[in-house]
Amino acid sequence: MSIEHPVYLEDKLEQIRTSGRLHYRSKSLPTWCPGCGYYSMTEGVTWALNEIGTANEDVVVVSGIGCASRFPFFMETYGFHTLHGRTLPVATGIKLANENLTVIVVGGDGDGFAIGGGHIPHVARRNVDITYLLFDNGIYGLTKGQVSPTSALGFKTPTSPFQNQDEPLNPLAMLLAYGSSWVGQAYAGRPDHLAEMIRGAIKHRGFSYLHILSPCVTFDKTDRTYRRLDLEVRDLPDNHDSRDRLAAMSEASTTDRPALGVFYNEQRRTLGDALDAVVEKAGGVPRRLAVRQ
Ligand SMILES: Cc1ncc(C[n+]2csc(CCOP(=O)(O)OP(=O)(O)O)c2C)c(N)n1
Ligand code: SF4
Ligand SMILES: [Mg+2]
Repeated sequence: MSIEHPVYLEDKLEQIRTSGRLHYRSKSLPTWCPGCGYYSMTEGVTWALNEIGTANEDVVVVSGIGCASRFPFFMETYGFHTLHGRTLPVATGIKLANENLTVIVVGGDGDGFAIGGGHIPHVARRNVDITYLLFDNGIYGLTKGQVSPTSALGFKTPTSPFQNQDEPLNPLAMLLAYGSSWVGQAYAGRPDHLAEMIRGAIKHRGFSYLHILSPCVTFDKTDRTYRRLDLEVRDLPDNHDSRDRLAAMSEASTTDRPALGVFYNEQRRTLGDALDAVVEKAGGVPRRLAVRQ
């Protein structure tokens, strides 16, 4: 029988202190509820930026409204706390103004798929070179527990005592259909895998959409809990071909056993490339060269 080495708090703290990732955290302490998956997401983003080696001043974190909205305050990077559902147009503008920036959008299922749902198809089809970290807890957490577009049918919340009567959306299938060039799924209860997925999404050249399953531990005690998600999630099969959009669509359809990993990944022209080509055609200096001067 092997005896596992115990993990001491001091060792863990020392490990975090010397890892370099605290460099990306501001002095403001997060205010999320203890146990919320937003902590895993913050850890994942700082780990990924540190691994990639991006300079603090080259990163912009964009949030909307919801529990994710204060995310930029906790980061030692540039940030933009925008309006409810309006993260993607703002992020598109930032990226087009300066192609050298790493633009990371953070937001919830309500922010993204309810009020902001009209923007997603267009950033996906135009392949805007930004990363969208969509935190799906299947509920409006900030406003204390209304159902969201991804809530399960029959889900009972404080404001839906007679249960949710609406079928949930399938965000992964939507993103694949919209033409997103990188689509992945992770789970806040597997923080190491989540961090690697965030790194992959940021490194992708083009629009990357990472769907992050996470419980709202305060307002959902019955449905999307850690206990349940721990049992439901699975890895994508080893032989999954992430260049095959139809195979990705098929995996996205098994919503009762959500798969974790990179569903789809392709390299193609970004919106920035397309605009540069137009500028060149018109006899101007492509923006990519202009911003480097
Ligand atoms: C224009 C507008 N409509 C409605 C609201 C109220 N509101 C604030 S956050 C929110 C939903 C947030 O849910 P989600 O995006 O899932 O984020 P979570 O808090 O669950 O992370 C709503 C409806 C608002 N702030 N602004
Ligand atoms: S209300 Fe829910 S989503 Fe918001 S911080 Fe608390 S646990 Fe997280
Ligand atoms: Mg939510």
